Amino acid sequence: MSRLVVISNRVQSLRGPTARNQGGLAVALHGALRKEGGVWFGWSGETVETFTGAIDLEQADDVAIATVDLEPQDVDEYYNGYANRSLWPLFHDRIDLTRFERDFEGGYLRVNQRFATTVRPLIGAGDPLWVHDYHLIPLGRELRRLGVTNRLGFFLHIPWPPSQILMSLPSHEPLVRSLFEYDVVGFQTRDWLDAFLHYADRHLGAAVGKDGAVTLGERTIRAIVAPIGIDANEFETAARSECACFARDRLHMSATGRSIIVGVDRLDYSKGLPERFASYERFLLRYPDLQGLVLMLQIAPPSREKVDTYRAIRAELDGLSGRINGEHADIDWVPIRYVNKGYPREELAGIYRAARVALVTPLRDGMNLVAKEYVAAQDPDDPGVLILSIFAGAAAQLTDALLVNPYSADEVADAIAHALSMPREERTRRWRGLIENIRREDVFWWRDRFLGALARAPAPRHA
Ligand code: GDG
Repeated sequence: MSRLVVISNRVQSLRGPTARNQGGLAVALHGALRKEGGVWFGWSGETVETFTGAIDLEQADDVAIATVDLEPQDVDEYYNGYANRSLWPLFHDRIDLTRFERDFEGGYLRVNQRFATTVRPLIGAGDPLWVHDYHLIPLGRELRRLGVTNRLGFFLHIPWPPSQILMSLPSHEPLVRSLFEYDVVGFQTRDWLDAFLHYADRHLGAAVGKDGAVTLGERTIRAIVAPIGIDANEFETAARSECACFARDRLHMSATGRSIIVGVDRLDYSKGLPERFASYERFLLRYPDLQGLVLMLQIAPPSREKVDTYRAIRAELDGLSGRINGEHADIDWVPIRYVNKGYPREELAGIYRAARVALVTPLRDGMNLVAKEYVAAQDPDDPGVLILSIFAGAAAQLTDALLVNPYSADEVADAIAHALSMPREERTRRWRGLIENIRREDVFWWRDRFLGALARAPAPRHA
């Protein structure tokens, strides 16, 4: 019997409490695999002096978690280097933060080869393979080189950049060509898919068919849109749990009657946190009557701390929150509570539920699961308001949110004032539209949509 093999940079143990600072990919795959079972392979997060390729196996119900250790140099060049100093900023339109080093690229290709040789023995004849995200774009090619003829799918969790930006990446062409070793390539939104097709057409001379078929030489792949969702049912239940109610009450009590505006983001420059703080300050200045009636809680667990740009954004936010609080605080009120730690998932659900408004204002985001989690955590009888950036992939689905341009402090400030004064009837109507989409297009829908396309792809080649 065939089983699904999922491959991503990191894996998330299915045992024990879920980690507090795991990213969106881990949360989503956790939800997708738990239902059907399979194998999940990735880097353990540990290093070893010399790479051995030894697999550590952990079985949890129907899911086998397989991990491998990497060398410190691998982590520097592949993870902190090419993935997070080259591809991440570039794919989020930040050429100014992008660094190109030959060593980074060499390490990236080496780790992709190491992943391929290590996972190879775990792959059965008919197993579908599903590779995730920008860390592993060339993995399909490496697996084909090892004779893997299985159906191969790739899903990109982050945006695909416009061609002019992508072309600033040295070796952009072999990187994109390697995607043609997959059978299905998935994107979060139509916009990212269109940007990929533009590059494939203009720069590779690929033939783009109407049904998502893209042909380059002898290879035809299907390029599809599959927006990722959350396990809505699980999250709605979590928001009603004892732990969530405790967190909600604790936060309510500490707010002493003020409305809470919440933000929850990995500390990352793509999330638009300095712009958000500045917009909130603009709100305080433009709406002085509302000043003492609100407080903002920004939860931002640090991430990728070995990368200098992440240390810089952290320092910038420390300064900005300190200045805004110093300037506007009173003896019994601090405008921004800025917290650099993560919370257990159920507690987070309670925090979302306590908040009258969520500010989800990334400058670029593949999807953004926080927006969906906030909606799922609301009390259906008295829901809060989601303010969402037009530059988050989620904006294509969550059209009942208050959609804003995160670069415009005035626009975001007005949206905050609008949200705070929105009558319950409008809040409920908007929430119903949002939750309907989030329940329908949940993480299982996403999984089935992608794997359905993979199953329908033309029969695998034979070596
Ligand atoms: C990438 C793409 C895409 C955050 N703080 C805590 C915590 N989190 C969890 C959230 C959410 C996840 O982390 C963040 O997911 P996002 O989707 O918002 O963002 P990225 O990490 O950048 O994810 C993104 C995603 O992949 C999936 O494809 O949507 O566009 O960039 O689930 O809840 N979780 C807990 N405590 C925290 O303090 N437990």
